[in-house]
Amino acid sequence: MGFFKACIDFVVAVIASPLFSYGDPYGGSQITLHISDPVHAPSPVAQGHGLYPTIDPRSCRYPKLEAQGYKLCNDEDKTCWLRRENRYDNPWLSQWDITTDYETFTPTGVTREYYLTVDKTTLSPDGQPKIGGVTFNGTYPGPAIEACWGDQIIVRVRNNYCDNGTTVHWHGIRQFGSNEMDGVNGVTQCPIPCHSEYVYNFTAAQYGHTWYHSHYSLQYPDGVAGPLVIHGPTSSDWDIDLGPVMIADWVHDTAFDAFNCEAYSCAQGESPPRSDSIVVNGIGRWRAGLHSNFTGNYFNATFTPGKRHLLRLINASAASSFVFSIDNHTMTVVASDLVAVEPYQTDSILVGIGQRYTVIVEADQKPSLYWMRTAPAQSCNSFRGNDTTHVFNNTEETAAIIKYKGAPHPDGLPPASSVKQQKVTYECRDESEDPKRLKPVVPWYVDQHPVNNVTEDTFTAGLENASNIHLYPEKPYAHWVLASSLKFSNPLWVNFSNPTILDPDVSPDFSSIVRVDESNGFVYLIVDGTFAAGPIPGIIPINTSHPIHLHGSDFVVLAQNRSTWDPLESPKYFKWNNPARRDVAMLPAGGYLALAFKPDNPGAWLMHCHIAWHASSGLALQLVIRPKDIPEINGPLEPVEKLCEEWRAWTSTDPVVQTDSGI
Ligand SMILES: *[C@@H]1O[C@H](CO)[C@@H](O)[C@H](O)[C@H]1NC(C)=O
Ligand SMILES: *[C@@H]1O[C@H](CO)[C@@H](O)[C@H](O)[C@H]1NC(C)=O
Ligand SMILES: *[C@@H]1O[C@H](CO)[C@@H](O)[C@H](O)[C@H]1NC(C)=O
Ligand SMILES: *[C@@H]1O[C@H](CO)[C@@H](O)[C@H](O)[C@H]1NC(C)=O
Ligand SMILES: *[C@@H]1O[C@H](CO)[C@@H](O)[C@H](O)[C@H]1NC(C)=O
Ligand SMILES: *[C@@H]1O[C@H](CO)[C@@H](O)[C@H](O)[C@H]1NC(C)=O
Ligand SMILES: *[C@@H]1O[C@H](CO)[C@@H](O)[C@H](O)[C@H]1NC(C)=O
Ligand SMILES: *[C@@H]1O[C@H](CO)[C@@H](O)[C@H](O)[C@H]1NC(C)=O
Ligand SMILES: *[C@@H]1O[C@H](CO)[C@@H](O)[C@H](O)[C@H]1NC(C)=O
Ligand SMILES: *[C@@H]1O[C@H](CO)[C@@H](O)[C@H](O)[C@H]1NC(C)=O
Ligand SMILES: *[C@@H]1O[C@H](CO)[C@@H](O)[C@H](O)[C@H]1NC(C)=O
Ligand SMILES: *[C@@H]1O[C@H](CO)[C@@H](O)[C@H](O)[C@H]1NC(C)=O
Ligand SMILES: [Cu+2]
Repeated sequence: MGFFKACIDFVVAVIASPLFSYGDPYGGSQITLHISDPVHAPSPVAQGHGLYPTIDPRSCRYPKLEAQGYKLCNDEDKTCWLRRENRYDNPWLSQWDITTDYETFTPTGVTREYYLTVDKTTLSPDGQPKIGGVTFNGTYPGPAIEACWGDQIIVRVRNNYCDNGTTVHWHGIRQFGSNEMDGVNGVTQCPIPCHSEYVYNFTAAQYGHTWYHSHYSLQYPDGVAGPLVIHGPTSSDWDIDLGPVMIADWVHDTAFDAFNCEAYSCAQGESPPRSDSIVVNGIGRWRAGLHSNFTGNYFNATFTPGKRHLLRLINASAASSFVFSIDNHTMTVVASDLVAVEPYQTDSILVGIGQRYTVIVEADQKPSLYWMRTAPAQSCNSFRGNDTTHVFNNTEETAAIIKYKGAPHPDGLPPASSVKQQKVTYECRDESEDPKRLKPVVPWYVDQHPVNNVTEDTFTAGLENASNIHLYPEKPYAHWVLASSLKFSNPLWVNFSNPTILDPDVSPDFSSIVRVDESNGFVYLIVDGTFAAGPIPGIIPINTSHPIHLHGSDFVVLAQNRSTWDPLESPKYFKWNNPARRDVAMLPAGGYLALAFKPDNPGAWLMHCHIAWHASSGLALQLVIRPKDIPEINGPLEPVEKLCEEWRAWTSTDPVVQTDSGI
């Protein structure tokens, strides 16, 4: 009984133990954890960047559970988290570990409070100043937000950037019962106006790592993004957590200028907008052309010989996928997005936009320097240069350096004996396309009979025929869309002032709402790039890949195929038995993506392509799940209403001009 109470009790203790100290709002750090014995952590300075984890998992606290005899068990076994000493009295459900169904049983941790300020900042991660950078707290990436599995995370976000509103989306966080914390303007809240604040407050029910970013229009590629780490069990052992490795393509133009190019007129050969450099944790190198010298720097990480290092990869790109590898080293993949998987070994991994992988790399080679390669994947990148031979004009795949402690010549560059792993492939192939990979540790068995009508929920990813722009004359460019001749064929275009969550029963024009009223079973959605359902007037099929991201729920990948969608034949080859599960998957060029999710989280949830330019163009839809249950499951929405009043007041005197979908 005691266990059940602990597990389903979502109320979280705000503890006032001497371990924690609270600072002033916007002045100093909010919660100071005094880690007495930081054996996992070489000094943050050694990393060259402040992304190193500051929470030692052994300092995670569960006051309520500890009072019942639970103790942390992660130090002895990385698959374990909390275990009750007298567990033999109650062997069933007596511990939290890697096999625990985290969506049902969340341990009750403590509250951790953070403050973030959005403001403009001149950034030069690759040595080239970008005027018009926008950041959290003045840095790119923004500060790491950290918590332990089951903690309550409170982030007070202030907007001091008066050119725009802002929001923060916690990518991949399920937000069960907290739809209004999902951070999508026009869907779950109004934007935070200049000089206002919004408090995000959500439970870290999942564990692993992810990132947070602004969902306001085109803001995030300009720097408004940072890592979010939730400490929990892992499916394989490791010794040292090296922290987030955030890889992004960097564009010197502001995103608003770049989008203008995507939407209207790029220079010859510049469509879609081109990325300039690759930055790893905000450090990268750029050159003006093939024969110019580089500006900027390499990102460095330190390996301790003989130890196993945990790396938390994040693809925070606007438009490019990367192939990640470390010379002379193999890696063990233990999680994709926020889902622990059965460990498997590989030489390289393709990280699509928005996707994350947790990998473990053993420092089992000669103490030396080695290249960490972050190569743009062939045919799903946006760099200038030769995609086939992998020679890029302004950037190189050798973007960062792994330095062994004790390596000779640590201040030089990796020697010629740092050799690229042989099986590195540059193909734009999602890991989930290989059925032997990405087996979730906590399995889902998908019902073979969806609760919805799949014919009606098949959407084509395509581009508006430019001759058809009378569809939305104020926005006269060809939009990327998710379209269906049965439901809607317009691009998504949100109304900042009127978020769906406040009025989920109406479907205004351009809201692209798919409504689900079922509460059990699985909803299937087909994202088709092949026009299998026949032509849709005004929409042109374009053979390109799109990383599709769903809010509010993980989805399983039933099929991800490079052939024409066939409503009768294709489902015969679906994978129902514990398929890959995550929150971003690639729609392969010239194929289809079949996904399924549980309609168990009432709310208004966005589904969109994570290429910034495509999302801004309108390649998105909203899933409104059980609108009647939103008030009961979600609780009061006064904070959203208050924020909307502030937004309307601000924009009534100083209207913003919405030049894109808004997301
Ligand atoms: C952001 O900056 C404010 C003001 O300097 C500071 O109080 C706060 O702790 C910073 N937030 C994080 C997450 O570091
Ligand atoms: C956001 O700010 C940028 C930079 O000043 C501006 O170009 C853009 O129009 C603004 N957009 C919105 C929707 O506020
Ligand atoms: C955050 O949410 C929890 C759980 O709903 C609630 O108890 C707490 O009061 C909230 N805190 C703030 C600062 O809103
Ligand atoms: C490039 O760097 C080399 C070596 O440091 C130097 O000799 C050369 O002058 C530089 N070229 C330019 C164009 O700056
Ligand atoms: C990020 O994702 C994009 C789009 O899927 C992809 O083109 C790019 O290679 C990814 N970057 C990395 C570093 O994986
Ligand atoms: C850069 O790449 C483009 C496209 O491949 C090519 O046309 C151009 O000549 C290259 N520029 C330089 C300076 O190498
Ligand atoms: C890229 O390299 C291949 C092989 O060298 C060559 O055939 C092709 O013409 C090159 N393409 C461009 C755009 O330079
Ligand atoms: C990383 O190492 C290289 C080579 O040792 C050095 O030149 C560079 O300054 C280092 N970068 C950082 C950010 O410390
Ligand atoms: C890396 O591996 C290659 C063989 O693939 C080997 O020749 C080289 O010596 C190794 N480098 C180091 C530093 O051990
Ligand atoms: C599913 O929807 C299609 C198109 O609206 C319709 O023709 C078909 O009868 C529906 N199937 C079922 C089982 O309701
Ligand atoms: C685009 O629309 C024009 C005018 O209606 C039509 O002639 C053309 O065939 C369309 N193109 C495609 C690819 O559908
Ligand atoms: C957006 O919502 C506001 C508030 O409900 C409404 O007044 C306005 O007409 C809407 N704008 C559009 C373009 O529908
Ligand atoms: Cu796309």
